[in-house]
Amino acid sequence: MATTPASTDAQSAPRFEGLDPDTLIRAFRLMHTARRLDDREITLKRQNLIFFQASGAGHEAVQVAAGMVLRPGQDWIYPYYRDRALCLALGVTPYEMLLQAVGAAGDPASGGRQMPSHWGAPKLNIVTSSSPTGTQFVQAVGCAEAGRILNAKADDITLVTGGEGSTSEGEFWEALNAACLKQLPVLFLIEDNGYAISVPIEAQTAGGSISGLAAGFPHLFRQQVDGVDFLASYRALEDAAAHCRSGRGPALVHAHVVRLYSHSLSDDERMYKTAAERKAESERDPILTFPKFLVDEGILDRQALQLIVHDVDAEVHEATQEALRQEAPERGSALAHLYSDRVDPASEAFDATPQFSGEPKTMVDLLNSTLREEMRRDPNVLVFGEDVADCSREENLNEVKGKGGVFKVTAGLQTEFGSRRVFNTPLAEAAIVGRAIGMATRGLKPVAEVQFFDYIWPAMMQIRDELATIRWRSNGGFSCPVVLRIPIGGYLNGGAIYHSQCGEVEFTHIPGLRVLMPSNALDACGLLRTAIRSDDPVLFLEHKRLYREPYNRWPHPGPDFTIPFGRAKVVKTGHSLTIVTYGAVVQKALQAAMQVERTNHEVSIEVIDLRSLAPYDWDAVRASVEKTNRVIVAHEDCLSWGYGAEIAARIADQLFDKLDAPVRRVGALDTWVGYHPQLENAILPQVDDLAREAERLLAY
Ligand SMILES: Cc1ncc(C[n+]2csc(CCOP(=O)(O)OP(=O)(O)O)c2C)c(N)n1
Ligand SMILES: [Mg+2]
Repeated sequence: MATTPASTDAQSAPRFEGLDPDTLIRAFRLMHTARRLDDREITLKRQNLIFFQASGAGHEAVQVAAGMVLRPGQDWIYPYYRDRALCLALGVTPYEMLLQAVGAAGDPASGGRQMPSHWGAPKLNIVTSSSPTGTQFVQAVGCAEAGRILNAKADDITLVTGGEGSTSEGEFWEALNAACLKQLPVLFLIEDNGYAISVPIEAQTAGGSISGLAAGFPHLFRQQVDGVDFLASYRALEDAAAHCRSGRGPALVHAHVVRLYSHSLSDDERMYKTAAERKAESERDPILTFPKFLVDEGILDRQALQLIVHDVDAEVHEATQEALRQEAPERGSALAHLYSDRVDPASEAFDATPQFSGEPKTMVDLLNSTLREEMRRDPNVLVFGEDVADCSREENLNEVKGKGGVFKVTAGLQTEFGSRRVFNTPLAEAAIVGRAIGMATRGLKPVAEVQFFDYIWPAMMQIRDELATIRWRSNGGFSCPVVLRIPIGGYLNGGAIYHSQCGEVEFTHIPGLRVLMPSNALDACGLLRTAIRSDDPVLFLEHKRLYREPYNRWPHPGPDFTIPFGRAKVVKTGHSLTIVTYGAVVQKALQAAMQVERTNHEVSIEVIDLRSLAPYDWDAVRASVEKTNRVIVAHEDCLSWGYGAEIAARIADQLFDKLDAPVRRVGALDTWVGYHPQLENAILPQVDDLAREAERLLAY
C-alpha cells in the first residue's frame, strides 16, 4: 500500500535512530516493567486480590517508542486500555498502576472507581480513559483544536491510540475527517494486533488494512510500521510527530503488533486462535527480540540484562506489596466528584435581580443576546455546531445576511466574534459533542449546538459515557464543563416524528449532567448564563414552540442576570390543586387552570414551572403539595417511565399523609408525534386534558 516515505534513507540514517545506549536500555527496562506488571496483575487476579486484568503484552515496543517521542506535560495523550508501556514511558509509576488494580482510594487515576488499565494522570496530560471503544478519537481532535485556539504558535500535539477494531466505529472516521479538515496536530496510533477479542482483521476491516482504507484523507501523514520493532516504531512516530508539530496536519501510524495473551482474563484465545498462530505470534515478542538485539549489538551484556530484570522484579514486587496495603475507597465517597466542587450553580451566588430595559423580547432574542454577552465577557467561550455560523465562506458576509442557526439563535455571532470562535462543523453529532469535551478538558468553554433533539442520538455515547462521567471516573482529576444547546419539542403542526420529540428523561436519568428546560425568555436568559458560568456539563433544552411566542417575552434583564439551577417558579398561586410542569406545558397548565376556575369559583390552581429538571426544586413541590393536598405532574413527553414518574413517586413516598387524592400524571400518549395536526393534537397533552384531570382530582 501507499505510505508516506520515511524521511531519511537507510544510508544516511543515524545508527539506532540517534538514540544513545542509555536510552535504548531505558526502553528495554520500560518494556520489561510493563510485562512484569501484567504478569503480576494476572497472578493477583487469580488470587482474587484484584478484580479485572487486561494486558498490553506484545504492544510494548511501539508504546515505549510513542512515550519517548511525546513530551509529557506538554503534549496531550488519549490512551486506551492496552497502553501500560506508553504510560510507564510517560511517567506513570508501577505503584500508581497497581493502586488502580487493587482499587485503592489512593489510585491517582480514578480513586478505585475504574478497572485497571484505565489510565489518567492530570500532571502528565494523560486524559482519563474509559471503556467504550473509539470514544477517545473525537475528544482528541477537540483537545488538539483547543491547543491551536489557545495558542496558535504552540507546537503541542495530541496522541490518541486505539486498537484496529475500534477503527470500525463511526467516531474514528468523524475524528479523521475533522482532524484533516482543520489540519489539526493529532497523532492517531493504531495498535493493530489483528484481533478485536475474537474477531480477526479480515472480518473487521475492508481490505484488511486501516491505513489502506484511510488513503484518501488529505493532509494525513500515513505510515505502516512493525510495532514490535522498537527502532522502526520510534522512527515512524518521530516522523509522524514532526508532521503534526509543523502544522501540516494529522498523522496515522498503523503499527502491526501481536496480542500475546487473551483479550482479557475473561477470554481464552485458544478458542479461536490455532496453536501455530499463537506460536508465530510469540516469536515476535518484543520482550525477547529487543534484549537480544541489545546484546547482539553490544549495548548490553547478559549480566547487565539480568541485573535489570532482577531490579524490575524487585520494584514490581515492592510496589505490589505496598499497593495491597492501601485503603479501599470509603463507601461514603461514592457521590464525590459527580459535579464541580468549585462552582455551585444552585447557590445564592446565581440569584440575581433583573435590571430590565427595553421592549419585551422573544426567547430567541434573549438567548442570542446572552450568548453575545457571555462571549464578550469570556474569550474562552466558543460556539459551534451544524449551521450555527453566519456564513462559513466569511468573505461572502458583505454580500449575504448570514444564517446563524436554523432557528437564528446564533445569528450574528460569527460576524462579531470571528470564525475562530463561531464555526460550522461537519454533520456529525458524536464529533460535535466529543470535540466539545476535548476542548473543555483544556479549559475552553464550548457552547455547542445539536441542531434538533431528535438527532442527539449519535452523540448519546459521548454524552452518557463520557461527558457525564469524566469528572467522576477520574475522581476529580479532569472535567469537561460543556454546554449543549438543543432545540426540542413539538406542538409545531407538521414537525412529525423527527422534529417534535421530547425525551428529556433520557438525560435526567444520567448522574453528572445538569438538565434545564426554560419556558420563557427571562428564564432562558438567566439559566443559559448560569450554565455558561457553571463548571458542570449542562444540557440546555430550548423548546422550539416557545422560541417566538408572544406570551413568554421579557425585556432584557441585564448582562449579569443569572438564575440558580434547581429553583422552580410558582407561575400562578392557588390553594386547591398543584400542577407541576415545565416547558411548553406551563402555558397549557395556566390556561387549564383558568378554564377550571371559570366554572368553579371555589377553587384555585397553583402552577409550578420547574425550569430546571436536574437538579429540580423538591422544596417548591413539597411546599405547594402541603398547601393544596392535590397534585398533577404534567409534561409533553410520553407518560410511561417519564420524568413525571419520578416526581410522582417521590410525592407518594414523602408526602403520602398530605394527599387528599392520588397523584395524577398527564403526558403524551406512549407513541411518536404524528405529522397531521389532528394526530399531533391527539398525541400531545392539551389544555382540555389538563382541565379534565384537574376536575377529576378536585372531585375526588
Ligand atoms: C463501544 C464498545 N463496543 C464493544 C465493546 C467491548 N469490547 C471491548 S474491547 C473490544 C475489542 C477491541 O478490539 P481492538 O480495538 O482491536 O483492540 P484490542 O483489544 O485488540 O487491543 C470490544 C468489542 C466496548 N468496550 N465498547
Ligand atoms: Mg485488536
